[in-house]
Amino acid sequence: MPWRLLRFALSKHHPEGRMFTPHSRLKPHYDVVIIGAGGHGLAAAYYLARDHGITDIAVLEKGYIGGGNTGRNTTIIRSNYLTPEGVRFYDESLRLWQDLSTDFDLNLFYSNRGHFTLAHTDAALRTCRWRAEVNKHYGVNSEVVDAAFVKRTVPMIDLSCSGHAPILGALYHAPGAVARHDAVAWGYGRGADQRGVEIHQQTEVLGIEVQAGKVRGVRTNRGNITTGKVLCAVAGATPRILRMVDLDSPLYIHPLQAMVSEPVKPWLDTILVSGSLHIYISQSSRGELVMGAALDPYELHSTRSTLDFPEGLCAHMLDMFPFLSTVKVMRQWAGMADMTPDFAPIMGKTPIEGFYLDAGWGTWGFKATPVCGKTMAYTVAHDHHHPLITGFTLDRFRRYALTGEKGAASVGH
Ligand code: FAD
Ligand code: PYC
Repeated sequence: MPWRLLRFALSKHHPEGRMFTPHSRLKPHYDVVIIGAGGHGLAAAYYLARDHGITDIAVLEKGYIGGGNTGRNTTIIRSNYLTPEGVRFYDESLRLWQDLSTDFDLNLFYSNRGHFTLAHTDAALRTCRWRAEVNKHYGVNSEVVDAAFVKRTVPMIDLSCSGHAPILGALYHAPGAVARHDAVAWGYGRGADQRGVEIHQQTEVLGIEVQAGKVRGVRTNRGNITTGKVLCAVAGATPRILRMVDLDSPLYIHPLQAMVSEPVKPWLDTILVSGSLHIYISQSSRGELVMGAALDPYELHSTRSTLDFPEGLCAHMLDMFPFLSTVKVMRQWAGMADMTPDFAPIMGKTPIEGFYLDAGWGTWGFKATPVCGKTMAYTVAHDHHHPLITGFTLDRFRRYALTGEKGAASVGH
């Protein structure tokens, strides 16, 4: 149990200080500037300070901590990927997740649920088998199960999916989990702050100074900063930042929407994903059904919601769970997903000296927050790629050496 909980329980007074130190002005120079106070930027700051002793860091955030995709995702954590690069990477993340609540002394509500990727066709079952074999080869707990196993775990499911798309089996990944997403950003942010990192909210990067192929500084709405190292961790805003340094990437931005229902009594203690129905569902600790579907099918740099999203999602969800027809939808929202052509991220050094990229996290980057922080911190500190990210570098597109992860990225995106 986190010690903070005990301190609160036993104290007559409010024993906590502020979570983050407010900084009224920017310094003229920092050793490292991180753009974006989402989970990835804050995790990189935390590990730079904790593991590499680099604390003269400014994290610049145009909005508020965790207000981007970090606070908008559906919190699924798993490592049942398809490529060796992906499986090794996400598996390391899963290991790091286990200790985070203790490291932060903050309850992240990490909850091990098990994760089903449902197969409604022979082709889907074949991909499940492929993933299971790759996973087992790298020591990750995944197996193909039959429809009866699914029914035993989720008795409320209609295996015939109202006759539209009967479930034949599934890839079952026992370590699948969920966690409280915004607490992850707060935990990393507080840990970085306590080690001397400055987090500046309401601070937008407007330009990046590059001379003779090297980063020299950044221009913000609160003044200019000189620095030799900039890490860009801005998810859906990546193309805008890349334009500032004249770099191209194959990223395209699509909205990804999600929604929650009103709270209902607990009936679903696992995570279900159906690539064929383009839906997924889990139940939060508050009883809400957390649900999502595929990406919006066109490029758009906006976080607006649409009516056809809940309509389509509910139609398919009711195929699987007809008894949900009276449950009310409470909230819907969207994030901007930075999609790559091979559904793997873009991490590491760039052709500009001192400019590092952590992007291409599309619909799958929340689970990777700890390992991204660790490996990007290493890469920035040593100016050398961490061994776990060599399959994800930007130059793979030039070399046409893609890391094809589409079969496992998430909901049939
Ligand atoms: P963000 O959290 O988006 O942080 C980037 C920050 O940069 C933002 O706060 C933004 O304000 C800031 N910024 C942008 N431009 C500037 C600028 N010019 N100056 C300063 N700051 C700037 N992943 C999973 O693993 N599991 C899931 O279940 C899952 N579900 C998802 C569901 C939805 C609806 C969405 C949208 C995404 C989902 N994802 C999921 C993906 C995951 O949310 C993201 O990949 C991850 O959160 C990216 O984190 P980040 O820190 O890189 O980006
Ligand atoms: O990465 O598992 C995932 C996921 C599910 C929904 C969105 N992303």
